[in-house]
Amino acid sequence: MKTKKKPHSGPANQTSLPQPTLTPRQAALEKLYRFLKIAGFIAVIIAMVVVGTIYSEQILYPFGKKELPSGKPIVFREPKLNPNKPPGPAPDGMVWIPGGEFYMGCEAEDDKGELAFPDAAEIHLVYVDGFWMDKYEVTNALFAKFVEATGYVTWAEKRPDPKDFPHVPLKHLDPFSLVFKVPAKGEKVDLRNHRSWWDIRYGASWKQPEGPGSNIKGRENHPVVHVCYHDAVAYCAWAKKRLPTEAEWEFAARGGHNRKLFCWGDDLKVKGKWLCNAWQGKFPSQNTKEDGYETTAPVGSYPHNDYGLYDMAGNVWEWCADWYQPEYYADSPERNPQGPKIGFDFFEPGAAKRVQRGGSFLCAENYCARYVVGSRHNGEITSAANHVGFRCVMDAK
Ligand SMILES: [Ca+2]
Ligand SMILES: [Ca+2]
Repeated sequence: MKTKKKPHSGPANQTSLPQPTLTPRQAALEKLYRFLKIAGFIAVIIAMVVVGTIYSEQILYPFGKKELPSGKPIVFREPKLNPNKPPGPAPDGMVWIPGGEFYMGCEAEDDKGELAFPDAAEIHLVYVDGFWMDKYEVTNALFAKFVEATGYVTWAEKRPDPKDFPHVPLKHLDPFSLVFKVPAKGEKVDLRNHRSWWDIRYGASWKQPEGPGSNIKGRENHPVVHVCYHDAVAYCAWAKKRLPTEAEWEFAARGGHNRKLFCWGDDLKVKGKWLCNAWQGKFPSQNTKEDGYETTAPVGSYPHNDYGLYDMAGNVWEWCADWYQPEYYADSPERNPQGPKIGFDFFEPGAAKRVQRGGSFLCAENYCARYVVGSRHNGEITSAANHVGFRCVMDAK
């Protein structure tokens, strides 16, 4: 007996089901929905591109990137140097510094990835006019001529003003200057406390660099020391010269080389040799004198830079004309900067300070290291020490 075949209830039959007919309103809404879906997708893509562009730095550097004081972007290019054509014959002992553009400052990092010299950031393009500059630091012999001609007495040779030392008994206010001393054997030295190696030496002056009993005999060709800013300015006036601005000093020290770490290149030692008088060994207790000198060296003991200048790194610090402010580079002028209007250092807010540059025989890899050409330092304008001197510049006539 044949059974009646049941009608097939599978999908084939479903396709044959009549589709619901959309009303014109429903069809329009359906179209709109599809359009919005596509438009939304495109909008999300555009938004991702825009947000990615704006916040790419945060996306690429989720833990932050080094922020410079002004936040200005730096786009480096080849700085334009002026033609090296001296305007006439060189004054005695001076060389022509042609001037032009250079990148001023230093953003070298320390072992922890932080700025090694925060006051030397940020690197910025500067232009300086050409000028004459002393080849050497001013020597004892030259300073002696100045003193002989003028009868000048340096600040270190004069009794300090009691107003400047209100907490010091009058009987102790004798002329003095600061002299480096090696800490006693076994003394635990905190590198943040410079009193461990600076001795207030009564009677120390340019004529007696280590105090009573010392003299400069045989050191005529060494840089003069124990001269404060005022002493340097007085010498310059007598010599009909002036102190360099900080920008002039750095332009000259770089010798025409763009963005190098040192006056001579990027390596501290060249062919295993030191090219400046600094400190080797662990400062302040161990000085191996690998560069040949424990304290000052005769000027010109090391090779000159490519502008013919000697000892722009090390030997003695060199006073500059500018007042010192650690954040000056954030908004200093681009052409012939003259320094801020006043000196202010938040570490010593009461001290009037001018810039010093180049480092000294006391700069070591573990302390100071300011033979780095773009690094900065400062000094109170009436203070002197046995590692600070100067050199002069002269305008083109
Ligand atoms: Ca040395
Ligand atoms: Ca020097």
